[in-house]
Amino acid sequence: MFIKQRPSWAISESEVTPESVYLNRRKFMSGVVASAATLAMPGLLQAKESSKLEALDYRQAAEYSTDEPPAPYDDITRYNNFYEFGTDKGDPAHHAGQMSVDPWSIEVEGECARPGRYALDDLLEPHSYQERIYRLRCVEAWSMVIPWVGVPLADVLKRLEPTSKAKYVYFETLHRPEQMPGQRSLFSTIDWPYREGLRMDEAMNELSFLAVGLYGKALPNQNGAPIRLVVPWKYGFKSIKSIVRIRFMEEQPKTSWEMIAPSEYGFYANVNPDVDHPRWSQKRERRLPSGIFRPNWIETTKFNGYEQQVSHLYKGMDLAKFY
Ligand SMILES: Nc1nc2c(c(=O)[nH]1)N[C@H]1C(S)=C(S)[C@@H](COP(=O)(O)O)O[C@H]1N2
Ligand SMILES: [Mo]
Repeated sequence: MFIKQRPSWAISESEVTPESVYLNRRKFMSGVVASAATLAMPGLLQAKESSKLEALDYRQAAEYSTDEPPAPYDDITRYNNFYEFGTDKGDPAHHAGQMSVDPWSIEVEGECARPGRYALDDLLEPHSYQERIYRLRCVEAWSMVIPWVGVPLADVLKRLEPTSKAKYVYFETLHRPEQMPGQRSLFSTIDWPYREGLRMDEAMNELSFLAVGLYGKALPNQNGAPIRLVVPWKYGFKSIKSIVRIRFMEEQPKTSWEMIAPSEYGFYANVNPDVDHPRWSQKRERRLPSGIFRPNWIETTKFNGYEQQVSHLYKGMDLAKFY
């Protein structure tokens, strides 16, 4: 994940007002169809238009949400990392439409009382959706505010009844080369499928979230449809997309970026301005949308600003060693 200096003018400065439209909606008609749904998306040839994505029922979880304005829908859905579809930021929006996400099932295995293959709807059925507006900080030093819709990860995991041996939980992304051009690439550095994992107490933290939507509608494929992890105090690569496998484990799992470059990307990957990436500083981040006249560099904060909710998880740990 080299910092690709994408020219800053390539990111829409977009003062178009989806966020204000959106904020009004939040204020006055909570839980109804997102207005952002009507946005035109001329650039997207293959991805489903947002107006065709299912509208979700949800309640606001204001206590878990930032007041910072969410990035416009266009930025969230056109500037992505999803290497299964290519390494350029625009590749996922262009190619992820090829991925079929219905039907979808998740294989649950390992240290739990309820292993098995679950249809996505069965896994989600007992839970009601919340909206959480989280900061997402990529290890490449850009960030966005994103209004996710989904369920707390802990609620889903508890129903699967992890045993006392379950110290970690591991996730895998879909491996389907015929629909994922990045998986067919001979130059890919990733040993597919994309893998991630959390320590059990991290997974059970109130902030860990399984997103199925954004801006009130089903997730567009490029953002990890139909279900992806969101761990807002960690670098974005922990937030694995399009999940097909959940495994409860006794040992710490091997994760994709750690496998590629263990000296650069650790298992923990907590956002930390005091621990630089070997090739660049982590002290600041470019908050998107940004532009040539408004680069919008801001200070990076420890645990991405979620220190109060998560710092207890790392008490006594040397965060420079466990990066
Ligand atoms: N399967 C998979 N999940 C992934 C990635 C990926 O390449 N493949 N990229 C990660 C990275 S580096 C980031 S920053 C976030 C980006 O999420 P977004 O595109 O929804 O903003 O997804 C993460 N999840
Ligand atoms: Mo990232």
